[in-house]
Amino acid sequence: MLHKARSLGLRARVFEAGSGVGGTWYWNRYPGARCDVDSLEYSYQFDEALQQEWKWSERYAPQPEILRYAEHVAERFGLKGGIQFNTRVEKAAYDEAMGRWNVATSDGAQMSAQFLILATGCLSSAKLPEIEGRERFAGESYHTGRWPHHAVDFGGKRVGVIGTGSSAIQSIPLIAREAKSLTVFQRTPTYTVPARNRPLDPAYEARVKSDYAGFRARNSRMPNAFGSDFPRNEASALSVDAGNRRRAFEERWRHGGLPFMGTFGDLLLNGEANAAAAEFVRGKIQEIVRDPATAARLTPRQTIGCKRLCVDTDYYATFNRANVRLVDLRESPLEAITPAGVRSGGMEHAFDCLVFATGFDAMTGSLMAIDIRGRAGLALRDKWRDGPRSYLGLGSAGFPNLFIITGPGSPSVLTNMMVSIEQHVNWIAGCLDWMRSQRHSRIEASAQAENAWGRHVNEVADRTLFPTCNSWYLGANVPGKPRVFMPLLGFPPYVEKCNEVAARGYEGFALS
Ligand code: N01
Repeated sequence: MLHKARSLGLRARVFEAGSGVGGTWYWNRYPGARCDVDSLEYSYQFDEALQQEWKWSERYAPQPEILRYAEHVAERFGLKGGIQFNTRVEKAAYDEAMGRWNVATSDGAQMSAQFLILATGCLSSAKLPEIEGRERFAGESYHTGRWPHHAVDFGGKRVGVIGTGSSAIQSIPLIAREAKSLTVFQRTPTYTVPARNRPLDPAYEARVKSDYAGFRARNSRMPNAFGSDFPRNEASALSVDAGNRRRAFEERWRHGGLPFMGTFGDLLLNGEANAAAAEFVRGKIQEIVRDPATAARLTPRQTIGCKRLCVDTDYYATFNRANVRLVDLRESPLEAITPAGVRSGGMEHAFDCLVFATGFDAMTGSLMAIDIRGRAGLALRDKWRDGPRSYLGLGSAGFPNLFIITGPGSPSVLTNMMVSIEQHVNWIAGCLDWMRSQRHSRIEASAQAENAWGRHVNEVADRTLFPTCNSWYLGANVPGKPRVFMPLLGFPPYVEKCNEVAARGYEGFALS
């Protein structure tokens, strides 16, 4: 966004809480952190030379490599000077008379700007569990989303991990190899499919790079903005017999990664189709995990893909190790964190290290962390008390000249984030440029357009199985958070709608 704003001749300044660039890849440094979208897709496409010259080492890039990439981009385009690091935005208030946003930062500074763009991330507000005694634990404790910058040595230590989402699934196999013992506290068993990560095939890389623009265009037409090399099979899982269904699942299981959910077109639309995919994965768990009681505890019963599917390397097999134990919190509820460790089901588990892999206050957490005041002092926290309300996920009525990158109500977390981020950056930049050419100084989503958009986002979700489980897409992981499906399903129709809105002079926005 900074690069784009500068290219329009605008003056822009970025505030960043971290001491460096990278966002998610700056904060999430836990062992095993890597992307689960292919690296040739999980990258910027705005500059042909950049995408031609950068070399990824693996099919799925590890966190340090993605962080190096972010740093390279910042250097290459001279962006660092425009970013004020180690600074949190604490308050932003719109001054109607001046038509400007007044922004207060953690270093006590105040400044104003005509436009305010929130690029605060969907999964950046780390969430600790609401467990009594957390601060009393005497050993080392870490949250996966706030991992220290120094290496953490688990060698010879007794480690407890709380949570079994994507971050836990990636870190558990590596921590298990190092630690003396590892105890995993599981509240909901997770479906995870093998990553089949490997060094990037040079022939494949050359093929993609021979027509990168074409590759990008094909991916942007995919429902989740990635995966055109192995697209979703649109047929119903119920249109083939059990043997063919199994073979199809097996093929995608062997291929590895998120395309598993594209084995058939109706896995997230039809309960029976979904049950077939779920049963296939449950069968794999029974095959991989040797102890039947542990296998049973690891076996999920909910809709597959409803919580975000995890992608792993050796997750289930890790429970065959002698030094790894699973505690099922449904049998032994978590009672307290004690100075020595964790008490669950009346039993004390002693640890040297505790890892909280307990996720994020997703999509709204980092927006709500800022005291944002729109027209007439309206607080975003109040406006969104019953759930986020936005038009296109880009703007919100009552908050003129404020844009959100990958905000709730846009496809964001259901897509390749890099693609969604760039689509928003381009749209916002196009809007600013157009406003300048039309001599407009103010833009604000209309309440009517916003209400219609909110209904649309929900209607699309309600046609699927997504609302059937307690996922963070619904805010269900944060006690008291309103249950609203926040992202929009379907990238291509969303892009079409954004383009149409722009072509019609920013229809649904009031301009003056
Ligand atoms: O967080 P999560 P995450 N007591 O919310 C458990 C992206 N990501 O950091 O399911 C006990 O998924 C909670 O249990 P439950 C990706 O989009 C991507 O792992 O709520 N347990 C759950 O098991 C992902 O979806 C990548 O019952 C508690 C876990 O903690 C998103 O980030 C890698 C608890 C939290 O799982 C978030 O993933 C990593 C409590 N009080 C992350 N509170 C890749 O690209 C929570 N839990 C590969």
